[in-house]
Amino acid sequence: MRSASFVVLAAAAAVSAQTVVNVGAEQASPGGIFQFNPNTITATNNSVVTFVFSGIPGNHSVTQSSFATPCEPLAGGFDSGWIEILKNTTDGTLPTWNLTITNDQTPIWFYCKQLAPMPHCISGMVGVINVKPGANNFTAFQSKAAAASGVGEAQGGLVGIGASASAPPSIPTADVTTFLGVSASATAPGGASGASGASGASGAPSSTGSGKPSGAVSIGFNLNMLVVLGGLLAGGAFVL
Ligand SMILES: *[C@@H]1O[C@H](CO)[C@@H](O)[C@H](O)[C@H]1NC(C)=O
Ligand SMILES: *[C@@H]1O[C@H](CO)[C@@H](O)[C@H](O)[C@H]1NC(C)=O
Ligand SMILES: *[C@@H]1O[C@H](CO)[C@@H](O)[C@H](O)[C@H]1NC(C)=O
Ligand SMILES: *[C@@H]1O[C@H](CO)[C@@H](O)[C@H](O)[C@H]1NC(C)=O
Ligand SMILES: *[C@@H]1O[C@H](CO)[C@@H](O)[C@H](O)[C@H]1NC(C)=O
Ligand SMILES: [Cu+2]
Repeated sequence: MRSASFVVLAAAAAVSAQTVVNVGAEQASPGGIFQFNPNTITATNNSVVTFVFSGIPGNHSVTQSSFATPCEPLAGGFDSGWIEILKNTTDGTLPTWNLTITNDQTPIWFYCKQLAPMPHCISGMVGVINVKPGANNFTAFQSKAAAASGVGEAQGGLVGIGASASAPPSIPTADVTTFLGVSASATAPGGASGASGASGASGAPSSTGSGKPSGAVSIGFNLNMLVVLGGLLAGGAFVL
């Protein structure tokens, strides 16, 4: 019995090489707004993880980090950029972002870098692809995120370490807006090979010749901000 169902599961896994992860959620949903669902994914080389920006209203990102610093961008890591959906899209189409796994041997940690109305990463909006058994598990990662002193907002590229996208997120309708999205020049050919920390991820704002001011900086999170945000929330501010 057991082995029979195992065979069925294994066959199903071999067929479906695509996993869907919802980015953000409705306020009333189990787990609240600040989550990736599922937050723990298994995906083999060349399979695709499709992130669907389904939390409405929402303003989220999928940004690679590390177990050590869950809420800081990993040098050379991938980043979807911010995707904002204020209301249901008129045609029902949601933005998607496809990440292809290039190395399934190491865990791929990620977070949402949105700070408003409270830092999503610190509030639990983190996830992992191909976690290994042991101390570096999802629960430990999320606890570390909850204890983070700030959230890094520097813009990463399409190519990450262990996973890469070949295109920025789709922007299906006028109801969806991107902010500081990845530029085409962030695409490096050939996929990620090891830690190429040079792809403009951490620290410096990546300004790729656009007229828009880009505030891609790491913004510290302090108690005053918490108080202000707390007040906003108490006052019924819009929750993104
Ligand atoms: C969505 O997030 C981005 C990045 O923080 C910000 O520039 C933009 O103003 C946000 N949109 C709203 C409606 O808050
Ligand atoms: C979007 O549509 C769904 C289903 O029709 C509805 O339950 C939800 O309240 C809508 N959300 C917003 C923000 O209008
Ligand atoms: C997946 O690709 C990486 C990078 O090329 C390689 O190190 C790893 O062994 C591959 N995984 C499997 C299961 O072959
Ligand atoms: C997760 O990691 C923590 C320490 O980082 C450990 O205490 C806990 O037992 C681990 N949980 C599992 C299920 O391995
Ligand atoms: C992601 O993949 C799905 C399924 O193949 C496709 O429908 C969608 O357009 C892709 N999204 C992007 C942004 O390429
Ligand atoms: Cu978020």
